[in-house]
Amino acid sequence: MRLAVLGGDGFIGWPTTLHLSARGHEVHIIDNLSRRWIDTELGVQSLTPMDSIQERTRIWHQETGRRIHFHLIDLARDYEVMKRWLADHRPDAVIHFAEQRAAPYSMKSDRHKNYTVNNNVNASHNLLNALVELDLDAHLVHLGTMGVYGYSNVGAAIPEGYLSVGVETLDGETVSQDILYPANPGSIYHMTKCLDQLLFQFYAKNDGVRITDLHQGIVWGTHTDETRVHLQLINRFDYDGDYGTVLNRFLIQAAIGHPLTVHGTGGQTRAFIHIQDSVRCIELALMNPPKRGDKVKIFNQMTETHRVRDLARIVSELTGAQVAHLPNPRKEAVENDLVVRNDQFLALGLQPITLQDGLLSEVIDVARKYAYRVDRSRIPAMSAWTKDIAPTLERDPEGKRLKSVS
Ligand code: USQ
Repeated sequence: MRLAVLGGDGFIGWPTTLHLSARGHEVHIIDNLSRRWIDTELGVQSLTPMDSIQERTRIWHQETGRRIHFHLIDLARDYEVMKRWLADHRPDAVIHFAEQRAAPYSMKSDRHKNYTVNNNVNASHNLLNALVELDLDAHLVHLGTMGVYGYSNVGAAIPEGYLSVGVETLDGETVSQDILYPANPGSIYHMTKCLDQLLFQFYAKNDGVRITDLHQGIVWGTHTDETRVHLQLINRFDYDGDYGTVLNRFLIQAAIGHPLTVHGTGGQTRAFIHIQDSVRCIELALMNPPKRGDKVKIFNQMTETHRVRDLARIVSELTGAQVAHLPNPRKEAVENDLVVRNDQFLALGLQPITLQDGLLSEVIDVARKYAYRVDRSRIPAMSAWTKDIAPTLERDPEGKRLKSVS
């Protein structure tokens, strides 16, 4: 297949690109390199040293003989350029990662809120609009988030996208309807993914666009089979308070002797998936597209759920790291349970990699190797969800906030 990977230079976009190229597809990365600019804005860098995208693709060709093509296009802003590219290349499928993906970054200031909404919603809409305008029947595979559901626990498992509800008619009968599971975003970033869902619903219904939306949990790990091929193919690995995600952060913190930064009691339960499974799921979704006229196909892309404080305990037992309970910068439930259905990927043959599989140590080894690149002052999460929360976050990361260490 000819594939366009939008956002193919990012944390999941890059290993996905390699995975699909390794399977013989013709892969084109479309990216505006915004993630690299955000590193510069925040004054942080990936824990792992990352080469330019051109150098990465050169090394891939050197090692495998396969070509990955790179096109510098801003999907959210360069609609006409993007449309022309689609018209010229007519890909069989488009994999859409080209969105600002960090909840803390999206909550930093009014400017960051505007940026995240404008970038994410425009990117998705521009793409849908162009596909219809060009009569291009490409399968659109979108990376969504488990966060659209809101993690709330009503004592039932979260289904894959749709909820069957009974609606009472005027005659007093009950008719059954499948509706999108009620959206309940916990950040501006998560809100944009909820808005994406509505865009997809409309374009699938009105224009027959074939769409798969992957509601992914928190990704952990860094290497995949293909990023291991050469040192310069290494994936990016974020540890800072805005882009680092919880389990990877704990593993890096343990590797450098920093207390594990648990927000509040750590009672938050979230869904997780290893990055190797993430790229495998995207491939499975690509191979199993919906038919034209079908409603949006939604998968829950996760393999297990864990409570934050349990993750801290597991990492602490593995490494001897201390655990710190910090004021929570977020407005989120102090404690929640989470049960999630993921039957569809399991039925397609996914064999989950779990925390038990020994890969936690691999991440710690990577973190130890590159520990010299860590700026400890960038570890605490300083983006407050509300103006009331902001004063509770002290600016001194090695000071009072980390005193409550157990
Ligand atoms: N947390 C800590 N300590 C930390 C960092 C996070 O206790 O040092 C807590 C947070 O308060 C939160 C939970 O861990 O309760 C998860 O935070 P996270 O930063 O790992 O994940 P999140 O902000 O939800 O976002 C990440 C990705 C996002 C993806 C989402 C999937 O950045 O792109 O959509 O995970 S999900 O969480 O399932 O919605």
